[in-house]
Amino acid sequence: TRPMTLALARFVDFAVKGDEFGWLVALEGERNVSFPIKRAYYIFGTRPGVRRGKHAHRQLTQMMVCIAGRCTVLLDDGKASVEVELARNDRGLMLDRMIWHEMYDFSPDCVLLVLADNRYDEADYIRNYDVFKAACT
Ligand code: T46
Repeated sequence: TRPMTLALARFVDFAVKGDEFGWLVALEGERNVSFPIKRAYYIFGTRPGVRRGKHAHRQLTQMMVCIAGRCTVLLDDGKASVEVELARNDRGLMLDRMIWHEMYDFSPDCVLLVLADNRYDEADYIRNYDVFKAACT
């Protein structure tokens, strides 16, 4: 594995609070989530065989946490790509700006929580891979 590929997949492990009632994970902006959290959304009920994402963001920084089930994420910075499995509710995957990403192989019970440092803005999306590639150089 090339170092670039490893650097693409940056995970953050969260503290898990446990007591006689069960478990709890807390996500805090500018603490265990490095950026100020301005939006949260979650993806669930993804149909079998579906590939989501297939874009990069010009400016948006995000973190993904698979809080139930599992899925696979492809990350591509225009030079190298890596495929990672998300199957832990106590581990976040950083998704920096200008990373092409695709999500697939969702388990039927998968809930993918995504935290973002800005509001939804369609103008921030690059949906064409060739445009993304050109913007990387
Ligand atoms: C991303 C990956 C990880 C909204 O109305 N508000 C929102 O905040 C978002 C994220 C989406 N939407 C609407 C836009 C579409 O009509 O929800 C619909 C599904 O969104 P999309 O097809 O963009 O979903 P994914 O899974 O391809 O991508 C999403 C995020 O859009 C994207 O920013 O990085 O998850």
